[in-house]
Amino acid sequence: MKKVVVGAAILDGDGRLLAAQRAEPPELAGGWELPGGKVDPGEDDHTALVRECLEELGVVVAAGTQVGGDWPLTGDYVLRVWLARIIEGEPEAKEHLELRWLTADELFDVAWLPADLPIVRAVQGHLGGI
Ligand code: DCP
Repeated sequence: MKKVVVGAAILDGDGRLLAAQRAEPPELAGGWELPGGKVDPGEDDHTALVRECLEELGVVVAAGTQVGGDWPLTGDYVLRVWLARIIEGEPEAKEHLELRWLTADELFDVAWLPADLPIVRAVQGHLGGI
């Protein structure tokens, strides 16, 4: 059985992408990711995406287009990513070390986790609009 992690490519009105720096585990700490997390048993992907963004960032998001399909992670996990907009709140690093809004020019200025890098490349084509 595939296990699913969901991620949000959160864009703001200026076409910037929200990047989040992981605090743990030690082997991933310091790397940058699209916020998200594991889908709980019985939970649908969309509900998990909204829940994770609220837990990790303190914001309510609305999800738009999916970016690609099942992106491989280690083990049995796959990562599914949606473009998203914040509809309530200001993002805060509740579980991450730091957050950054990246402009198109800054997109690769952070050390993306290996799993997230190809996804960010795919998001690049969507920065103009959700
Ligand atoms: N992951 C990733 N890129 C992302 C999101 C997650 O590579 N954009 C990876 C890192 C972890 C795994 O997916 O190995 C699970 O992610 P989280 O730790 O963020 O998920 P949870 O918050 O649900 O984890 P837990 O409940 O286990 O603490």
